[in-house]
Amino acid sequence: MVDAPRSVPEHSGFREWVRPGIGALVLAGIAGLAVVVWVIRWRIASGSSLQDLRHQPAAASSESVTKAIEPPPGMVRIPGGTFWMGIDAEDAWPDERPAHRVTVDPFWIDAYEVTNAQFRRFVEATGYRTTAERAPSVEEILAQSPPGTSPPPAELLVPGALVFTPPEHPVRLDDVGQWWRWTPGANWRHPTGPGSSIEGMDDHPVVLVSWEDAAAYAQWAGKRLPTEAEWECAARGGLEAQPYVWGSDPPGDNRIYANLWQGRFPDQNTLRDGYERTAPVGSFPPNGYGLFDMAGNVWEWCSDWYDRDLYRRRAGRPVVNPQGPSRTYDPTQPYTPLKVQRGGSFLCHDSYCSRYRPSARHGCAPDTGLSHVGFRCAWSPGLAAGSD
Ligand SMILES: [Ca+2]
Repeated sequence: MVDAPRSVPEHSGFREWVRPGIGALVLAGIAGLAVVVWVIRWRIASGSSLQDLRHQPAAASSESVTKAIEPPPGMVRIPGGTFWMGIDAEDAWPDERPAHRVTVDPFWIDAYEVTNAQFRRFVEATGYRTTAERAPSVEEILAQSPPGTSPPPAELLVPGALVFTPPEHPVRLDDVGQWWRWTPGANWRHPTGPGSSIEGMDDHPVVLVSWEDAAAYAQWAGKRLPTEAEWECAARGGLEAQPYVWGSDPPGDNRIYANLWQGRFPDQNTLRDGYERTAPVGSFPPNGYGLFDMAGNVWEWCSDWYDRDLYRRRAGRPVVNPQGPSRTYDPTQPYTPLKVQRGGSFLCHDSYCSRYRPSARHGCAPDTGLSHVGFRCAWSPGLAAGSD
């Protein structure tokens, strides 16, 4: 079994879940609940502040900036070359097909996902505030909403994020609202909400960071986010067209290769791999290039826009150093700009989401941080020297 699209992924169906719910609630006049749902939807769906990196440090854009010729420490050189991107397995998700030849130049990529300690240094140096730490405005919400939407009460527009909150009993897997909860006060410092902390978790991947947050960190560090093609090339670790970053052996209760979910998703986690949520980076064996956690632990942002049909348009022509499509496209999320995420997370279980495979793709709104989303950076010679 290469792939198992038995259900929707961990959260991409959330908008589909929440949008009909919004309509029903508004029509029913249940204003309070509708607002909460709107806030959730905005956090997931809004792309209005995509270019808004107001808190981004100026160092990388300064005229006096120096250009780096050596990679920052902690990065691994990926030789690049031509590889099979995507997979043709019959049970693969449609956006993974067809497999096609892609060429990328050599580049460098972080050996580990960006940790809480690294992100803290960025925040302390710049005063950056993540999207989860900023209150959404009515204007921002309405800008991303269907015409005729009623504005939510201002008192409910508070900083927060969606937090994975497992139910206490089995639930339908087509209802992601059963395990994602809008949590005021949740952010990278408080990953499950007020009262939680990251004390003792310096070596865990930072989570609840949006694409905007990840891009701002990368620029500060003199790095960049990897392209989707670079990410997959790196994840494959030199293996040719294998279903997993470690080869062909499917993961299972007695075959632990990564921080995934064991048991019954989402209410019963047997913790066979030792971790309910994030694991310290590097807790599992590296892939063939010496990269850790390219499967599971946390999803990782890439620089590209997400286009569900991208591979079908590429078929039959050479693809060299692709930077991603110029548009985002997912007919199931027509109002939402989406950036690519790769690698799957600690919430991945074969019964629900097998997107811990190197060919698996996913799109998420660039201003949305979630409990299981982090990132790692890439580098090429000539980028502005950074601070990390
Ligand atoms: Ca786990």
